[in-house]
Amino acid sequence: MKFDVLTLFPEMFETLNSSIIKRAKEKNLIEINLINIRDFSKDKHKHVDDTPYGGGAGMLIMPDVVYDAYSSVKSKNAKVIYLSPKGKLLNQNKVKELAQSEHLILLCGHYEGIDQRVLDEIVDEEISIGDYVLTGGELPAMVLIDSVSRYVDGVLSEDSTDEESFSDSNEYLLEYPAYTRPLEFRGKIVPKVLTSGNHQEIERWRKEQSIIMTYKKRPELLTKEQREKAIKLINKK
Ligand code: 4GN
Repeated sequence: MKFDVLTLFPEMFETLNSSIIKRAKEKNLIEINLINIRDFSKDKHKHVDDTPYGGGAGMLIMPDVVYDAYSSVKSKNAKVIYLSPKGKLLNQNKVKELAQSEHLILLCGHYEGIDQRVLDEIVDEEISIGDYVLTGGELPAMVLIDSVSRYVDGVLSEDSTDEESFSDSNEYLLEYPAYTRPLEFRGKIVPKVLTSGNHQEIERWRKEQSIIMTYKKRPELLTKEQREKAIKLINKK
């Protein structure tokens, strides 16, 4: 899977040189190319932005500069994504869908944004990572790269994407609580069932905890039936 990132701040992406994403790059499972939009400036002072027609605060990135940066990486099957607070909210289903693409081009805006004409010309999807405003699209682009890369074959250990919160197999329940050594921590003891060795009982307990946890933290994720089940489980205790 190839990610081409069009940005004015490529150095921000050095944070993707750690842990699982670093290993995925080393194993050539994913490729992340950083394209500095400034390299496509039309003048000797390397300007990329100008004041908005009609007036108003701030600067806008000029369309021709962005278009040329895009042209340097475009491919037949590429999908161009613009990270913006106006976009459709990213969720785990969208992450899975994007992971099916071979080539994603991520466009990161800065300042007050980008001239609308080049957005209309090249952008396939506008995506937001949440209802808040950031200084640039770089952090959202990194969130997208990280979340999508987890679904690329070989990036994670085999079974770790299908059991987790928000995956299809558990119908959008949150994950059950997990425990490791020591057996006792500040007077709190690991739930007895987990040290029982009874795998059927453990699986049952985990499913119950998932539904209870989801009811308490994110009840809106549950169907009416699941909420009723959660209430029964809580009252049983
Ligand atoms: C994306 C971009 C928030 C998001 C952004 C988001 C940069 N802020 N919620 N800021 O995913 C004007 C130009 C704001 C680009 C944009």
